[in-house]
Amino acid sequence: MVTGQHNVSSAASQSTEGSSMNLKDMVDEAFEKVGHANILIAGKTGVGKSTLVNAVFQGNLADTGVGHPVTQSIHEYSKDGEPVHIFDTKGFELGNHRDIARELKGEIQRRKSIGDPRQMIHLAWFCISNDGKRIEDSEVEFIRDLSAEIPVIVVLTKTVDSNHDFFDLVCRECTYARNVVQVLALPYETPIGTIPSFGLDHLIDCTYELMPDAAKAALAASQQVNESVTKRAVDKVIAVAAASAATIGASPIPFSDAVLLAPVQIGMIAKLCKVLKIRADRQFITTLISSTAGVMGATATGRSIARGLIKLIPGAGTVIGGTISAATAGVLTTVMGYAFYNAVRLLQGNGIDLNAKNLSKEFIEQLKKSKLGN
Ligand SMILES: Nc1nc2c(ncn2[C@@H]2O[C@H](COP(=O)(O)OP(=O)(O)OP(=O)(O)O)[C@@H](O)[C@H]2O)c(=O)[nH]1
Ligand SMILES: [Mg+2]
Repeated sequence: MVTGQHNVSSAASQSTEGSSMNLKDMVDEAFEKVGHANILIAGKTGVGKSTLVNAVFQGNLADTGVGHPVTQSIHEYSKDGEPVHIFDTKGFELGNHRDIARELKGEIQRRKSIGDPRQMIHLAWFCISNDGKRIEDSEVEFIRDLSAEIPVIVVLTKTVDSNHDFFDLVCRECTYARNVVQVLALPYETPIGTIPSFGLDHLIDCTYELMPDAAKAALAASQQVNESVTKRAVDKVIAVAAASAATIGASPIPFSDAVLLAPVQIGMIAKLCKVLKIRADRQFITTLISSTAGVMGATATGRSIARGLIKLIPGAGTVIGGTISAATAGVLTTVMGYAFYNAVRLLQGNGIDLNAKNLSKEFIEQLKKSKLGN
């Protein structure tokens, strides 16, 4: 016996009636739009650059990520599926900081000129060890030169005491830096106890603020230390999708043409999966969307998938009254986004496996609980 759900699933992956894109393309495009966060990391050897990168980002990027030389002194590290790329600068301590600065400037400008945000180097963390309590003229000069190209955050690593004198000195010396942040990336053992790690969430807060919009979601998706940045990125993904949906509804569309909203809403859910660090590939999203919309009796077409999702929201039919205006399209999309977010958080909170089946079930529950308007 072939179930209705199977019908939806297979057809949805092939075509969406009335739309030039199929579900697979929509998901691929959404993943593509998450982009990359490209961070340059520099500083003397042993200051804790790799330790920092591994503590902030998922998957021990600095040790096990695939590195390849970009120029003589820049290595790029990335990992499949992780939307962050680290550009590690070598040889700073060898006394040739001016050569490195020149090389870096050239590379940053070259990438900027390509005009693709995924290629650009967005920001730099310049690391200085807080246990050495020493900043050299060469470091100040380097930070100044680099700041002419991209925002630089000075990271004071290995901060194990509460004395702020060195922090104050660095703030005074490095006026070109956009911020100075003290961190301890890993807990530090002392004879009288352990100092817990700290400061990484603040570093990510500052980094998120300075990232260009095109790279914010990627940063949120790849970091594992700041929940509020993840939430801010979720809000942004939903707001951008709602605005796109409103543009589509600017000349009101008949409810039967709700499929026009599908690329925006399905794209939003795919992006939310990335930002919320759900291990979701194209098949996962296809199954998730199809089985969610399938509950409302969505049959084989994309048209009914879009309607199926909307119909799960109580009162959507009456509020819409046959046509979808800009405001309604925006509200529907917002409601859908937060229903999905709440579903993910609820499953995570209850320790339930985030597979497509469980997620779809909870997404349906959340859509049913949601309200349009007041
Ligand atoms: N406990 C603790 N140790 C740290 C911290 N940061 C760095 N270390 C230690 O400092 C040493 C050097 O750290 P790395 O992260 O390898 O330094 P690096 O800047 O990547 O060094 P190079 O790759 O040689 O330039 C290692 O033994 C780390 O374990 C920290 O926040 N806490
Ligand atoms: Mg290293």
